[in-house]
Amino acid sequence: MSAVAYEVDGEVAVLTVNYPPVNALSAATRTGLGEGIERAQADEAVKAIVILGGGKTFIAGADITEFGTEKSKAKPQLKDLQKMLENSPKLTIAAIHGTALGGGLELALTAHSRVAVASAKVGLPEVNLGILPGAGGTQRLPRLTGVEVGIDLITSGKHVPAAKALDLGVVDAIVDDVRTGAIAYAREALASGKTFVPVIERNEKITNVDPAVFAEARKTVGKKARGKIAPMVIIDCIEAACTRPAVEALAFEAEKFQELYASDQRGALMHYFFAERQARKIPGIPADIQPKPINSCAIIGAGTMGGGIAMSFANAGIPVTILDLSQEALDRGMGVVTKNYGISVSRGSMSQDKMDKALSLITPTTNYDDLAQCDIVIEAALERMDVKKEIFARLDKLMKPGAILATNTSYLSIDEIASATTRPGDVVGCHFFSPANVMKLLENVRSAVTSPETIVTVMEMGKRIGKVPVLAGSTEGFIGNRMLQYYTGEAEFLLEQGATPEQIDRVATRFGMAMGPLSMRDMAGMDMAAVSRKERSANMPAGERLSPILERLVAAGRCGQKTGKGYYRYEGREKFSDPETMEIIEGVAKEFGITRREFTDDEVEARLFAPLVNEGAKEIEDGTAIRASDIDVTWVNGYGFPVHRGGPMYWGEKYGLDKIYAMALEAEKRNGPRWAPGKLLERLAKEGKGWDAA
Ligand code: T1G
Repeated sequence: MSAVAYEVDGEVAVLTVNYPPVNALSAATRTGLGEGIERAQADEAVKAIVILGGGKTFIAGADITEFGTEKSKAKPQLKDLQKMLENSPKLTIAAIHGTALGGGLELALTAHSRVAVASAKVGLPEVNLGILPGAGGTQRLPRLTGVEVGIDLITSGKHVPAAKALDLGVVDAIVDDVRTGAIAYAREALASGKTFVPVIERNEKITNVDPAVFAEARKTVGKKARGKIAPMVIIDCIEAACTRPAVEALAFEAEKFQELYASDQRGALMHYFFAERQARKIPGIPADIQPKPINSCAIIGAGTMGGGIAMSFANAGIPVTILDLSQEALDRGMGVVTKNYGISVSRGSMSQDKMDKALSLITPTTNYDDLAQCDIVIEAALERMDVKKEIFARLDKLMKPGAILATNTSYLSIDEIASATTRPGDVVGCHFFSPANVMKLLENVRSAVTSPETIVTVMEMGKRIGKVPVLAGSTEGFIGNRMLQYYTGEAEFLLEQGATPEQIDRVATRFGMAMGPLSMRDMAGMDMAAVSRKERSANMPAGERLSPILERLVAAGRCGQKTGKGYYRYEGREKFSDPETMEIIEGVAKEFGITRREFTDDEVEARLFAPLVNEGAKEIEDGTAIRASDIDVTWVNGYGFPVHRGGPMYWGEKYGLDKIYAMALEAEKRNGPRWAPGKLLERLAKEGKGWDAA
């Protein structure tokens, strides 16, 4: 059966793409479209051609599962189809519902006109895959939207709702029903004899553009891109649209597409795209297990975490009841929530109306009984096992049967917390990251007895509230924090051995981390870290040590930004190097008989990130992580790891697991037994294999 259905309705040919799940432009889709267009051209009765998507959506772009395969080279190419539409003697119309993305929108931009239903969205998200819209997207979209909007849309990959797309001129009309609306639109155009100028010939908005627009865009986009190359190349292509004849600029875009396609960043970003989708698939859970409906949420604790979690649910339209023990704590918490919403409104990222709606969905209470009927309760109270167990014993008695009992703990055992209830199958970790209304990661944590139904419910819920869910097992620190201690730990050992805080943070941000590990510590505050390290070091195996630099800084009153000094000295938000820090570091080195030496930046980079890979491999080994790519998703969304490097495990595989293994052997000698390579890493390194063989 063809991937494209062909029908004729009076003088209108309707081509419907049926290639689930997202009607991607696979070889089969392109063949079907090519045949359909030819057939319509040959049929004298047909005066107009409408292209639409079957099922939930228009066309979501090129078929990325076919990238690099023979199928991607098969004729007709997308560009052939575009020529057929753009040069068609008969009227061509793209009728959009769901999403028109990437090559899908680029195809639509070569139709003579575009209509969309109100719920549709359009966008050119190629940048998220490390490439650019290589079928004329950088040339045609700015011709409709103007250059500045075009740059914003294509460098961000944003999805634009239909009403805005209409405003911007990307679509020409909004219709009620995608099929009948498009056919009626075609008939009207035919009847009125209306003609359409192909988008590629509309030059008003790209002529005489001030070159300063591009200089400014390179600055602002460059800052956000943090080392990503595609956004900058996209600006080059849009500039070419404004300064060169269309044929030349299209050729330039094609050439730049090929360059990006061959880049490491494209490989990493495509890995990440599939990793995020793979993370939602949990092996061993029968396909007929359905998620429970989550139509209400209770939160215990109106602190920073509780408030942020409440906002995440309210933003998704789910009513939240938030509990704290005193009215004061509750008022304080709600005050912070209201203030945070206010900031979004003043920045223009949220409308007042949306803020009012979200706030109206949050009900504060001091009465536990108000939580009982909620579909899920998330505890975000103090990080102490005795406190958690007391709360869960109470929830066990209180909550309606079947409610999910979740904890936001960042490292405590879910099994032990669940043991305080008579329904451990309903107990699960839902570890949000701070600020919880912003950070994308939701690390769901299962105990040995969390039920499959509970697991699928919290995974589905994560997606619904706009998070990226990953499932972890309940070992201390779960996937992310368990690895983090090796990253920050190695940063401190590097300080002892001769690196400076500036070098370490510079190398980390050069790599693409949102922030260096030591600046991060300064921001989070080190007195808390010192307390939890004290507990941890009490359980340290023999031969293991933590560098005492952090404790010495705290003892010197250097707790980080909040005390005006930590690893750095602060004046307001600005940070400066501080000789006192270096004195402390050098003092520690001397005390432990360590001769400090210079490190190259590359050496520092490898030393910082290799321990993540080793610990990640141990997590796969002991089942804390289902697969390496889940670890990548965790680190990209919870720890500021640069997505264009694919995640720590992807990076490690590219760097060389054999080298990571050798480094782990050295780290073991230097730092202690916890740093030793795990069995899985050893095997893969020796066999010369990658994570696929895990
Ligand atoms: N090709 C192949 N499969 C795709 C796909 C695509 N473009 N997009 C999604 N899928 C699969 C996905 O892997 C998943 O599979 C299933 O569809 C549902 O996706 C010339 C070079 C469309 C908004 O970047 O943004 O055009 O896991 O879970 O939340 O310039 O998918 O079920 O097996 O994400 O409803 C540009 C990427 C391509 C769009 C739907 N297009 N996709 O979201 O479901 S490059 C994109 C998305 C290009 C031209 C070029 C989203 C979605 P499985 P999902 P969703």
